[in-house]
Amino acid sequence: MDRICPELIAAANQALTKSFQQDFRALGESLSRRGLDIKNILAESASLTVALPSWGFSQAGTRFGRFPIAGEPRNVAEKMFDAAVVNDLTGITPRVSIHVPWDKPIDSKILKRQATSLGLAFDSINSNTFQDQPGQRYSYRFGSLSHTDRAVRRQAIEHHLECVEIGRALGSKALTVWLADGGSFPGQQHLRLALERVIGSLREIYSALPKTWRLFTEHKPFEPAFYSTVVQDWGTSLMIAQALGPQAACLVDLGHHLPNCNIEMVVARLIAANRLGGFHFNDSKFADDDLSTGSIKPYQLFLIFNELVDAARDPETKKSRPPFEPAYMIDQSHNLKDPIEDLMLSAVEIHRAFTKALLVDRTALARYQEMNDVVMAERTLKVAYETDVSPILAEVRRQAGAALDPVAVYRRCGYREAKACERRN
Ligand code: PSV
Ligand code: MN
Repeated sequence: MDRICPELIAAANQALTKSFQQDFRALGESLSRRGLDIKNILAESASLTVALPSWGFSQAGTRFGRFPIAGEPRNVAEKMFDAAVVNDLTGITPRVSIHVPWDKPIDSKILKRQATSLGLAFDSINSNTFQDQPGQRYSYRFGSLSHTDRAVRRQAIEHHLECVEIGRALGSKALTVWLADGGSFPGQQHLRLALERVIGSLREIYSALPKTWRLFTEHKPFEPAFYSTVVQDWGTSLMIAQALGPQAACLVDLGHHLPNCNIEMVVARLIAANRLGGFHFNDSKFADDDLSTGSIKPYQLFLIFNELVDAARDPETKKSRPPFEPAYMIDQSHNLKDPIEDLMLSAVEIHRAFTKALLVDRTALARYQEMNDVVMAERTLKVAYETDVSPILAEVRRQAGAALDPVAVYRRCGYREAKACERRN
Protein backbone atom coordinates (compact mmCIF):
# COMPACT_ATOMS: atom_id res chain seq x y z
CA MET A 1 0.00 0.00 0.00
CA ASP A 2 1.58 3.30 -1.08
CA ARG A 3 -1.06 5.95 -1.62
CA ILE A 4 -4.45 6.61 -0.10
CA CYS A 5 -6.85 5.74 -2.84
CA PRO A 6 -8.86 8.75 -4.11
CA GLU A 7 -12.12 6.75 -4.02
CA LEU A 8 -11.69 6.23 -0.28
CA ILE A 9 -11.20 9.97 0.23
CA ALA A 10 -14.20 10.76 -1.96
CA ALA A 11 -16.41 8.29 -0.08
CA ALA A 12 -15.35 9.66 3.30
CA ASN A 13 -16.02 13.21 2.06
CA GLN A 14 -19.39 12.17 0.72
CA ALA A 15 -20.46 10.93 4.15
CA LEU A 16 -19.65 14.34 5.65
CA THR A 17 -20.99 16.48 2.80
CA LYS A 18 -24.32 17.50 4.31
CA SER A 19 -23.03 18.77 7.66
CA PHE A 20 -19.99 20.31 5.99
CA GLN A 21 -22.13 22.25 3.50
CA GLN A 22 -24.32 23.56 6.30
CA ASP A 23 -21.27 24.80 8.23
CA PHE A 24 -19.78 26.36 5.11
CA ARG A 25 -23.02 28.19 4.30
CA ALA A 26 -23.38 29.44 7.89
CA LEU A 27 -19.82 30.78 7.86
CA GLY A 28 -20.40 32.42 4.46
CA GLU A 29 -23.43 34.22 5.88
CA SER A 30 -21.68 35.41 8.99
CA LEU A 31 -18.67 36.64 6.98
CA SER A 32 -20.91 38.46 4.55
CA ARG A 33 -22.44 40.38 7.48
CA ARG A 34 -18.86 41.57 8.09
CA GLY A 35 -18.51 42.60 4.45
CA LEU A 36 -16.36 39.59 3.52
CA ASP A 37 -17.01 37.32 0.56
CA ILE A 38 -16.20 33.74 1.49
CA LYS A 39 -15.32 32.96 -2.14
CA ASN A 40 -12.50 35.51 -2.09
CA ILE A 41 -11.21 34.24 1.25
CA LEU A 42 -11.38 30.69 -0.07
CA ALA A 43 -9.33 31.57 -3.16
CA GLU A 44 -6.64 33.28 -1.07
CA SER A 45 -6.68 30.55 1.53
CA ALA A 46 -6.02 27.98 -1.21
CA SER A 47 -2.77 29.74 -2.14
CA LEU A 48 -0.93 28.50 0.95
CA THR A 49 1.42 25.54 0.78
CA VAL A 50 3.87 24.30 3.36
CA ALA A 51 6.84 21.95 3.03
CA LEU A 52 7.26 18.80 5.12
CA PRO A 53 10.55 17.89 6.82
CA SER A 54 12.02 14.58 5.62
CA TRP A 55 13.39 14.13 9.14
CA GLY A 56 9.94 14.46 10.72
CA PHE A 57 8.56 11.12 9.52
CA SER A 58 10.22 8.90 12.06
CA GLN A 59 9.83 9.32 15.79
CA ALA A 60 13.07 11.12 16.43
CA GLY A 61 12.19 11.42 20.09
CA THR A 62 14.02 13.66 22.51
CA ARG A 63 17.67 13.76 23.47
CA PHE A 64 16.82 11.34 26.27
CA GLY A 65 15.36 8.55 24.24
CA ARG A 66 13.37 7.33 21.36
CA PHE A 67 10.30 5.14 21.29
CA PRO A 68 9.90 4.17 17.64
CA ILE A 69 6.48 3.07 16.41
CA ALA A 70 5.92 0.18 14.08
CA GLY A 71 5.88 1.04 10.40
CA GLU A 72 8.39 3.89 10.52
CA PRO A 73 10.02 4.70 7.19
CA ARG A 74 13.48 3.15 6.90
CA ASN A 75 14.87 5.36 4.18
CA VAL A 76 14.20 8.55 2.26
CA ALA A 77 12.15 6.74 -0.40
CA GLU A 78 9.76 5.46 2.27
CA LYS A 79 9.62 8.92 3.80
CA MET A 80 8.45 10.22 0.44
CA PHE A 81 5.53 7.78 0.49
CA ASP A 82 4.55 9.02 3.95
CA ALA A 83 4.88 12.61 2.75
CA ALA A 84 2.60 11.79 -0.18
CA VAL A 85 -0.02 10.51 2.28
CA VAL A 86 0.10 13.80 4.18
CA ASN A 87 -0.26 15.71 0.93
CA ASP A 88 -2.98 13.45 -0.49
CA LEU A 89 -5.06 14.00 2.65
CA THR A 90 -4.38 17.69 3.28
CA GLY A 91 -3.73 18.95 -0.25
CA ILE A 92 -1.45 21.72 1.03
CA THR A 93 1.94 20.02 1.52
CA PRO A 94 3.31 19.33 -1.97
CA ARG A 95 7.00 19.76 -1.12
CA VAL A 96 9.56 18.03 1.08
CA SER A 97 12.59 19.66 2.63
CA ILE A 98 15.40 17.14 3.00
CA HIS A 99 18.25 16.92 5.45
CA VAL A 100 21.73 15.85 4.33
CA PRO A 101 23.21 13.43 5.20
CA TRP A 102 20.27 12.03 7.19
CA ASP A 103 18.21 11.70 4.02
CA LYS A 104 20.91 11.94 1.42
CA PRO A 105 19.62 10.27 -1.74
CA ILE A 106 21.59 7.37 -3.14
CA ASP A 107 20.56 8.56 -6.60
CA SER A 108 19.04 12.04 -6.77
CA LYS A 109 17.54 11.47 -10.24
CA ILE A 110 15.67 8.38 -9.06
CA LEU A 111 14.44 10.15 -5.93
CA LYS A 112 13.25 13.10 -7.96
CA ARG A 113 11.39 10.79 -10.34
CA GLN A 114 9.78 9.01 -7.43
CA ALA A 115 8.74 12.33 -5.84
CA THR A 116 7.23 13.56 -9.10
CA SER A 117 5.22 10.36 -9.46
CA LEU A 118 3.88 10.96 -5.94
CA GLY A 119 2.95 14.56 -6.73
CA LEU A 120 5.80 15.97 -4.66
CA ALA A 121 8.67 18.39 -5.24
CA PHE A 122 11.62 19.47 -3.10
CA ASP A 123 11.95 22.56 -0.96
CA SER A 124 15.06 23.91 0.74
CA ILE A 125 17.90 21.48 1.38
CA ASN A 126 19.30 21.41 4.93
CA SER A 127 22.98 20.92 5.69
CA ASN A 128 24.30 19.21 8.78
CA THR A 129 27.59 20.14 10.34
CA PHE A 130 26.23 19.72 13.84
CA GLN A 131 27.24 16.05 14.01
CA ASP A 132 30.29 14.13 12.92
CA GLN A 133 29.57 11.65 10.17
CA PRO A 134 31.25 8.25 9.74
CA GLY A 135 34.45 8.52 7.74
CA GLN A 136 34.67 12.27 8.15
CA ARG A 137 38.25 13.50 8.38
CA TYR A 138 37.91 16.35 10.88
CA SER A 139 35.58 16.62 13.86
CA TYR A 140 33.02 19.39 14.41
CA ARG A 141 33.42 19.08 18.16
CA PHE A 142 34.63 22.70 18.31
CA GLY A 143 32.59 24.05 15.44
CA SER A 144 32.27 23.86 11.68
CA LEU A 145 32.01 27.04 9.59
CA SER A 146 33.39 29.01 12.57
CA HIS A 147 36.17 26.57 13.46
CA THR A 148 39.57 28.03 14.28
CA ASP A 149 41.21 25.50 11.92
CA ARG A 150 40.93 26.38 8.24
CA ALA A 151 40.90 22.68 7.27
CA VAL A 152 37.78 22.02 9.35
CA ARG A 153 36.08 25.06 7.86
CA ARG A 154 37.02 23.82 4.39
CA GLN A 155 35.46 20.43 5.09
CA ALA A 156 32.25 22.11 6.30
CA ILE A 157 32.19 24.38 3.22
CA GLU A 158 32.60 21.34 0.95
CA HIS A 159 29.65 19.68 2.69
CA HIS A 160 27.48 22.72 1.89
CA LEU A 161 28.63 22.68 -1.72
CA GLU A 162 27.65 19.02 -1.92
CA CYS A 163 24.21 19.93 -0.50
CA VAL A 164 23.80 22.50 -3.27
CA GLU A 165 24.68 19.86 -5.88
CA ILE A 166 22.16 17.40 -4.43
CA GLY A 167 19.56 20.16 -4.21
CA ARG A 168 20.19 21.12 -7.84
CA ALA A 169 19.56 17.55 -8.96
CA LEU A 170 16.35 17.41 -6.91
CA GLY A 171 15.07 20.79 -8.07
CA SER A 172 15.47 22.61 -4.74
CA LYS A 173 15.84 26.35 -4.81
CA ALA A 174 17.32 27.07 -1.40
CA LEU A 175 19.92 25.98 1.11
CA THR A 176 19.15 26.24 4.83
CA VAL A 177 22.12 26.56 7.14
CA TRP A 178 21.66 25.97 10.84
CA LEU A 179 24.91 25.92 12.76
CA ALA A 180 25.45 24.43 16.18
CA ASP A 181 28.72 26.39 16.36
CA GLY A 182 29.35 28.20 19.60
CA GLY A 183 30.86 27.84 23.02
CA SER A 184 29.62 26.33 26.24
CA PHE A 185 31.88 28.34 28.55
CA PRO A 186 32.96 31.95 28.81
CA GLY A 187 36.32 32.49 27.17
CA GLN A 188 36.04 29.40 24.97
CA GLN A 189 35.52 31.36 21.76
CA HIS A 190 36.50 34.81 20.62
CA LEU A 191 32.96 36.08 20.09
CA ARG A 192 33.67 38.48 17.23
CA LEU A 193 36.18 36.30 15.41
CA ALA A 194 33.85 33.29 15.48
CA LEU A 195 31.21 35.30 13.62
CA GLU A 196 33.79 36.66 11.19
CA ARG A 197 34.85 33.11 10.35
CA VAL A 198 31.23 32.04 9.82
CA ILE A 199 30.67 34.93 7.45
CA GLY A 200 33.91 34.15 5.61
CA SER A 201 32.90 30.51 5.16
CA LEU A 202 29.36 31.42 4.11
CA ARG A 203 30.78 33.82 1.50
CA GLU A 204 32.43 30.88 -0.23
CA ILE A 205 29.18 28.89 -0.14
CA TYR A 206 27.18 31.90 -1.31
CA SER A 207 29.47 32.44 -4.27
CA ALA A 208 28.77 28.88 -5.47
CA LEU A 209 25.00 29.27 -5.13
CA PRO A 210 22.99 29.11 -8.37
CA LYS A 211 21.62 32.54 -9.22
CA THR A 212 18.01 31.40 -8.76
CA TRP A 213 18.66 30.02 -5.28
CA ARG A 214 18.37 31.55 -1.83
CA LEU A 215 20.53 30.87 1.20
CA PHE A 216 18.74 30.87 4.56
CA THR A 217 20.53 31.21 7.88
CA GLU A 218 18.58 29.93 10.86
CA HIS A 219 19.23 31.45 14.26
CA LYS A 220 18.90 29.69 17.61
CA PRO A 221 19.83 31.14 20.99
CA PHE A 222 21.35 28.05 22.55
CA GLU A 223 21.75 24.29 22.36
CA PRO A 224 23.98 22.45 21.83
CA ALA A 225 26.24 25.39 22.70
CA PHE A 226 25.11 26.58 26.11
CA TYR A 227 26.96 29.84 26.50
CA SER A 228 27.50 31.55 23.15
CA THR A 229 25.90 30.30 19.96
CA VAL A 230 27.46 32.10 16.97
CA VAL A 231 24.19 32.70 15.09
CA GLN A 232 22.12 33.15 18.22
CA ASP A 233 19.49 35.67 17.18
CA TRP A 234 17.78 37.35 14.25
CA GLY A 235 20.13 40.34 14.50
CA THR A 236 23.15 38.15 13.81
CA SER A 237 21.27 36.31 11.09
CA LEU A 238 20.41 39.65 9.49
CA MET A 239 24.05 40.81 9.71
CA ILE A 240 25.07 37.64 7.90
CA ALA A 241 22.42 38.03 5.19
CA GLN A 242 23.41 41.64 4.62
CA ALA A 243 27.09 40.73 4.45
CA LEU A 244 26.45 38.00 1.88
CA GLY A 245 24.12 39.65 -0.61
CA PRO A 246 20.55 39.69 -1.93
CA GLN A 247 20.17 35.92 -2.24
CA ALA A 248 20.69 35.50 1.50
CA ALA A 249 17.83 35.78 3.96
CA CYS A 250 16.88 34.82 7.50
CA LEU A 251 14.92 31.76 8.47
CA VAL A 252 12.76 31.97 11.57
CA ASP A 253 12.30 28.69 13.42
CA LEU A 254 9.49 29.45 15.86
CA GLY A 255 11.07 27.29 18.57
CA HIS A 256 14.40 29.12 18.40
CA HIS A 257 13.56 32.01 20.68
CA LEU A 258 13.89 32.66 24.36
CA PRO A 259 10.63 32.43 26.33
CA ASN A 260 8.20 35.29 25.77
CA CYS A 261 10.09 36.59 22.74
CA ASN A 262 7.75 38.61 20.54
CA ILE A 263 8.30 36.59 17.37
CA GLU A 264 5.84 38.61 15.30
CA MET A 265 8.06 41.62 15.97
CA VAL A 266 11.07 39.68 14.73
CA VAL A 267 9.08 38.83 11.62
CA ALA A 268 8.05 42.46 11.11
CA ARG A 269 11.65 43.65 11.41
CA LEU A 270 12.96 41.08 8.94
CA ILE A 271 10.22 42.03 6.49
CA ALA A 272 11.20 45.69 6.90
CA ALA A 273 14.78 44.76 6.00
CA ASN A 274 13.47 42.59 3.12
CA ARG A 275 15.37 39.63 4.56
CA LEU A 276 12.64 37.32 5.72
CA GLY A 277 13.54 34.06 4.01
CA GLY A 278 11.07 31.71 5.59
CA PHE A 279 9.95 29.66 8.55
CA HIS A 280 10.43 26.42 10.34
CA PHE A 281 7.08 25.96 12.02
CA ASN A 282 6.77 24.20 15.35
CA ASP A 283 5.85 25.24 18.88
CA SER A 284 7.59 25.44 22.20
CA LYS A 285 6.64 25.74 25.85
CA PHE A 286 9.98 25.84 27.62
CA ALA A 287 13.26 25.27 25.78
CA ASP A 288 12.02 22.67 23.35
CA ASP A 289 11.83 23.56 19.65
CA ASP A 290 9.93 20.61 18.33
CA LEU A 291 6.34 20.57 19.59
CA SER A 292 3.44 20.43 17.16
CA THR A 293 2.74 23.75 15.45
CA GLY A 294 -0.08 25.64 17.13
CA SER A 295 -0.24 23.24 20.09
CA ILE A 296 0.90 25.77 22.69
CA LYS A 297 0.59 29.30 21.29
CA PRO A 298 -1.95 29.38 18.46
CA TYR A 299 -2.56 33.11 18.95
CA GLN A 300 1.13 33.81 18.38
CA LEU A 301 0.96 31.84 15.15
CA PHE A 302 -2.00 33.95 14.06
CA LEU A 303 -0.16 37.18 14.96
CA ILE A 304 2.80 36.05 12.86
CA PHE A 305 0.51 35.41 9.89
CA ASN A 306 -1.13 38.75 10.55
CA GLU A 307 2.26 40.37 9.87
CA LEU A 308 2.76 38.24 6.77
CA VAL A 309 -0.65 39.00 5.30
CA ASP A 310 -0.27 42.67 6.15
CA ALA A 311 3.08 42.76 4.33
CA ALA A 312 1.80 40.81 1.33
CA ARG A 313 -0.96 43.40 0.89
CA ASP A 314 1.34 46.38 1.31
CA PRO A 315 2.12 48.01 -2.10
CA GLU A 316 5.65 48.75 -0.84
CA THR A 317 6.33 45.06 -0.14
CA LYS A 318 4.95 44.20 -3.56
CA LYS A 319 7.69 46.33 -5.10
CA SER A 320 10.50 44.75 -3.07
CA ARG A 321 13.37 43.05 -4.89
CA PRO A 322 14.07 40.20 -4.37
CA PRO A 323 10.31 39.61 -4.09
CA PHE A 324 8.65 38.95 -0.75
CA GLU A 325 8.18 35.17 -0.86
CA PRO A 326 8.74 33.55 2.51
CA ALA A 327 9.26 29.78 2.38
CA TYR A 328 7.00 27.83 4.71
CA MET A 329 8.34 24.61 6.20
CA ILE A 330 7.53 22.49 9.22
CA ASP A 331 10.37 21.45 11.54
CA GLN A 332 9.12 19.19 14.30
CA SER A 333 10.25 16.10 16.09
CA HIS A 334 7.69 13.52 17.06
CA ASN A 335 7.99 11.64 20.27
CA LEU A 336 4.51 10.48 21.17
CA LYS A 337 2.27 11.09 18.18
CA ASP A 338 2.15 9.29 14.86
CA PRO A 339 4.28 11.64 12.69
CA ILE A 340 1.88 11.44 9.74
CA GLU A 341 -1.07 12.46 11.89
CA ASP A 342 0.89 15.21 13.60
CA LEU A 343 2.24 16.64 10.35
CA MET A 344 -1.27 16.68 8.89
CA LEU A 345 -2.65 18.47 11.94
CA SER A 346 0.28 20.90 12.03
CA ALA A 347 -0.23 21.77 8.36
CA VAL A 348 -3.89 22.41 9.11
CA GLU A 349 -2.97 24.68 12.05
CA ILE A 350 -0.67 26.72 9.80
CA HIS A 351 -3.43 26.93 7.22
CA ARG A 352 -5.87 27.99 9.95
CA ALA A 353 -3.64 30.78 11.25
CA PHE A 354 -3.08 32.06 7.71
CA THR A 355 -6.78 31.99 6.84
CA LYS A 356 -7.77 33.77 10.04
CA ALA A 357 -5.22 36.46 9.23
CA LEU A 358 -6.98 36.97 5.88
CA LEU A 359 -10.12 37.97 7.81
CA VAL A 360 -8.53 40.92 9.63
CA ASP A 361 -10.30 44.16 8.72
CA ARG A 362 -7.10 46.03 7.85
CA THR A 363 -8.79 49.34 7.03
CA ALA A 364 -10.47 49.39 10.43
CA LEU A 365 -7.26 48.26 12.15
CA ALA A 366 -5.25 51.06 10.52
CA ARG A 367 -7.89 53.58 11.56
CA TYR A 368 -7.90 52.40 15.18
CA GLN A 369 -4.12 52.44 15.24
CA GLU A 370 -4.08 56.04 13.95
CA MET A 371 -6.64 57.02 16.61
CA ASN A 372 -4.74 55.12 19.31
CA ASP A 373 -7.92 53.23 20.07
CA VAL A 374 -6.23 50.32 21.78
CA VAL A 375 -9.37 48.40 22.66
CA MET A 376 -10.85 48.49 19.17
CA ALA A 377 -7.53 47.75 17.48
CA GLU A 378 -7.02 44.67 19.60
CA ARG A 379 -10.66 43.68 19.14
CA THR A 380 -10.26 43.86 15.37
CA LEU A 381 -7.56 41.21 15.58
CA LYS A 382 -9.56 39.12 18.04
CA VAL A 383 -12.67 39.13 15.85
CA ALA A 384 -10.63 37.53 13.08
CA TYR A 385 -8.82 35.17 15.43
CA GLU A 386 -12.01 33.96 17.07
CA THR A 387 -13.71 33.10 13.78
CA ASP A 388 -13.87 29.36 13.21
CA VAL A 389 -12.50 29.03 9.68
CA SER A 390 -12.58 25.21 9.67
CA PRO A 391 -15.19 25.07 6.87
CA ILE A 392 -12.91 27.15 4.61
CA LEU A 393 -9.92 24.92 5.32
CA ALA A 394 -12.05 21.85 4.64
CA GLU A 395 -13.32 23.29 1.36
CA VAL A 396 -9.77 24.08 0.22
CA ARG A 397 -8.89 20.46 0.89
CA ARG A 398 -12.03 19.14 -0.81
CA GLN A 399 -11.35 21.21 -3.94
CA ALA A 400 -7.80 19.82 -4.02
CA GLY A 401 -9.17 16.26 -3.93
CA ALA A 402 -8.03 15.88 -0.32
CA ALA A 403 -9.99 14.92 2.78
CA LEU A 404 -12.54 16.95 4.71
CA ASP A 405 -11.27 15.10 7.79
CA PRO A 406 -7.67 13.94 7.07
CA VAL A 407 -6.99 12.10 10.33
CA ALA A 408 -10.28 10.17 10.16
CA VAL A 409 -9.49 8.95 6.63
CA TYR A 410 -5.92 8.10 7.59
CA ARG A 411 -7.08 6.00 10.52
CA ARG A 412 -9.79 4.31 8.51
CA CYS A 413 -7.49 3.25 5.68
CA GLY A 414 -5.07 1.45 8.00
CA TYR A 415 -1.93 2.93 6.42
CA ARG A 416 0.19 2.67 9.56
CA GLU A 417 -0.89 -0.93 10.20
CA ALA A 418 -0.07 -1.85 6.58
CA LYS A 419 3.36 -0.25 6.88
CA ALA A 420 3.98 -2.02 10.19
CA CYS A 421 3.70 -5.30 8.29
CA GLU A 422 5.67 -4.14 5.24
CA ARG A 423 8.48 -2.24 6.94
CA ARG A 424 10.12 -4.85 9.05
CA ASN A 425 13.85 -4.34 9.42
C1 PSV B 1 17.97 22.84 14.89
O1 PSV B 1 17.38 22.77 16.14
C2 PSV B 1 16.94 22.68 13.79
O2 PSV B 1 15.86 23.55 14.00
C3 PSV B 1 17.55 22.90 12.42
O3 PSV B 1 16.58 23.35 11.51
C4 PSV B 1 17.96 21.53 12.05
O4 PSV B 1 18.17 21.36 10.68
C5 PSV B 1 16.81 20.72 12.58
O5 PSV B 1 16.43 21.37 13.77
C6 PSV B 1 17.22 19.31 12.83
O6 PSV B 1 16.32 18.62 13.63
MN1 MN C 1 14.73 24.40 12.35
